[in-house]
Amino acid sequence: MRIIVAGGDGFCGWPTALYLSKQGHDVSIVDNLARREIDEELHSNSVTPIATLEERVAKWKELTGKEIRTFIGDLNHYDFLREVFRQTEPEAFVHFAEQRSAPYSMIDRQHAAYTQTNNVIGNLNVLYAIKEFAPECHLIKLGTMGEYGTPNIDIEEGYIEIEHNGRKDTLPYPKQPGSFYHLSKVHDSHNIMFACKIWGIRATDLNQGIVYGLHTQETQMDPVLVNRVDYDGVFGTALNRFVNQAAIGHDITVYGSGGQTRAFLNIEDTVRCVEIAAENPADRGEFRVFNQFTEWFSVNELAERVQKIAKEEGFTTEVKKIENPRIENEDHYYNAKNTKLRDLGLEPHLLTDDVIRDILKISVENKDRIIEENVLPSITWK
Ligand code: NAD
Ligand code: USQ
Repeated sequence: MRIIVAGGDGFCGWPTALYLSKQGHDVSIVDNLARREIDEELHSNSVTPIATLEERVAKWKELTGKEIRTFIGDLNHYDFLREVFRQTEPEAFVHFAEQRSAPYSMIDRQHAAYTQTNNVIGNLNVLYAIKEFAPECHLIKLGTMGEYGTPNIDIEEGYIEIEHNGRKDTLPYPKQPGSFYHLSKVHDSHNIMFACKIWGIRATDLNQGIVYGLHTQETQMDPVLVNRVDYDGVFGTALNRFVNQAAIGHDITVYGSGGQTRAFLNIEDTVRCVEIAAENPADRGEFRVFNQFTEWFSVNELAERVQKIAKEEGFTTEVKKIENPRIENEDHYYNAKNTKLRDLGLEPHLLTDDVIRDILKISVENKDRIIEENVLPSITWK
């Protein structure tokens, strides 16, 4: 299948591009390298030293003989996107190419506006490009579990059946996201749903939980193929961040009471979920939603798991509850459905102690790269 992986230089996109290429698909990466520029802006970095995109795809070709084409450019530039569609004639468009940090979107007006413009208009351009140049192309869009927020009822996969004043309907599940970033994903979902309805586009929204780990079989083939890992207070996400904190003897930073519960999955499952979606395309006009996660944990549970493994490996770290820089529920009900990807064949890689140990090993190997002043959160929601 001819597949575009937009955002293919990023944390989820790079291993996905390699995995789909290994499976025999004709993969093209589209990326404007904005994430590498944001590292400069924040004076931050990936814990692992990452090669340039050019070096990465050259190494992949050397090792496997498989070519991944690259298009360096911005989804917000429609002329560029048109040319990408003309040259690649995609059958699937995997869309990872967004600003994905909630704290980054909350820095100030400018960063909120950048996040929403980049994400919402970029996605709108993709919808138009599919309509105009590849109407059969299946859009596989990365959404997020955070679109739903933390309602006091079970979270369904995209839709909920509601009875109101004696009448019934199946409606989009209510959305209560917790940042301008998460809101951008809700806006995307609405635009995609509408485009499916009016133009007959086929789309799958993958409402992904928090991704942990870094390696896949493919990224481990050579140091040049290594994936990025974020640890800082802006882009680092709960589990990976805690492991990196433990590696340098920093306190594990639980925000508030730590009762916040979130859905998680291993990066190895991210790549497989995208493949499953590609192999089982939505119908023309169908807007399909899959909840893409395998387990859920509270922040406290994760912090304690990491502390325990770190201790076993000889690293001393304390779990510290610090003032929550975000405005969010810290004590809430959580029960989310995730059967659709399982029904299509996903076999989860669960969070075992060995998985935590493996991430810790990489962090320890690279711990001199961790910039300690970037570890504590510096952005608040107020
Ligand atoms: P990332 O920042 O590592 O990668 C995103 C990539 O997209 C970067 O390489 C960036 O340069 C590129 N990009 C951004 N805007 C672009 C544009 N306008 N044009 C072209 N390229 C652009 O992020 P990630 O962690 O790989 O996340 C990928 C996607 O998955 C995002 O949409 C994110 O919302 C979603 N997601 C991520 C997680 C997670 O835990 N990382 C969880 C749920 C959902
Ligand atoms: N948290 C801590 N301590 C930390 C970091 C985070 O207690 O040091 C807490 C946060 O307050 C929050 C939870 O952990 O309650 C998750 O925070 P996070 O930074 O790990 O994740 P989040 O901001 O939700 O964003 C990440 C990705 C985003 C993706 C989302 C999936 O950056 O791209 O969409 O996870 S989800 O959470 O399902 O919406």
